[in-house]
Amino acid sequence: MTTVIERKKLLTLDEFTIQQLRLFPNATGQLSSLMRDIGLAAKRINAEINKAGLLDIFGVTGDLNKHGEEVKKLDVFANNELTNVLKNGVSCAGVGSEEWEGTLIFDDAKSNQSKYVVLFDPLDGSSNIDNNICIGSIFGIYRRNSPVGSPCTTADFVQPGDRQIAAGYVIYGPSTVLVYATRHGVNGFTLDPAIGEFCLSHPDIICPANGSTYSINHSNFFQYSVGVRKYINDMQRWNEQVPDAFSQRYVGSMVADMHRTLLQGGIFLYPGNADKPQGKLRLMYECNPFAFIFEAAKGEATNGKQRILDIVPKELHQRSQFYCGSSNMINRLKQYLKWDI
Ligand code: AHM
Ligand code: MG
Repeated sequence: MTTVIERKKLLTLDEFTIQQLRLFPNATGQLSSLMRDIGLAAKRINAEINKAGLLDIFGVTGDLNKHGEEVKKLDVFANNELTNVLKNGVSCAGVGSEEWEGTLIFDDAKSNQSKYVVLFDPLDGSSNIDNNICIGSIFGIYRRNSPVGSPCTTADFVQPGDRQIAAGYVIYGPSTVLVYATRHGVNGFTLDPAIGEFCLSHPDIICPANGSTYSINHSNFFQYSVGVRKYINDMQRWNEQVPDAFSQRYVGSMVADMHRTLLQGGIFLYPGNADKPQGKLRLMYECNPFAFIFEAAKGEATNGKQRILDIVPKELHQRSQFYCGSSNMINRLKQYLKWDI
């Protein structure tokens, strides 16, 4: 008799997306193939980041991006990888990047048949690159409104976040993890370096309704609104009554702060101030993807006045205040933000 030694089943990202296809008989497979393309780009970016200290790829290129920020060499590498992988694939009609002013419409016979456009921040937290701190890539996927068969249009990219079909991020940390969400749920895949595959490690992620961590750049405390300051102060006072009820954690790499918040619960805040009333984070490249992921995981995201995913964008690079995390903590914050109205 032949015996087979059973081992724990490792589901790769490719296998997972194919399994998902079976659940939805009308699916064309374009989204699955898009996720595989993004996984491939993530592996290439990860490989480059891993050897960054050995090659001349730390530091800046000398250019400034659309936001007037210094462009790092790894920003450029990540931007090129994502763009090229999606351009060479069969499921993306065009891309928009935090690094560019406009969008890149692929406009070739294969891409014009694609249903989707992708917006991404190729390497978020890049001010941390040179210090070997976690960084990440963030993406949001939209179904185009323009007719399939023709080139996509700029308007296909400027859609409310609620129109995302899927969104995700890759965190390049002690392990490299790709998390992506559809309306059916959120799943995380850890890169197994031995086989070079993302394998399902965090199935069906749910953000706990409560958490004990708040994440904010404290150095700007006195520039925040009355409501935000009261909220923070109350958490600090709470700790006098119940020691260690709350901890403050702020990596300064959004992907790292959001990943912790997603898995453990908590709240992430990036408020505005007098100089930057909308804060720093970009609606299309950073806030919308995370808002989509958190809502799919039963968390919440608001700009203080409305649901992030309901904001009708005016332009690709607009910024938004961003409060995201455990549902009960966001609801509590909303009570404090009434002070600001
Ligand atoms: P970047 O896209 O230029 O890297 O900027 C976004 C980053 C986020 O990762 C992070 O949450 C935030 O900037 C930190 O900003 P600050 O230093 O103002 O707290
Ligand atoms: Mg960014």
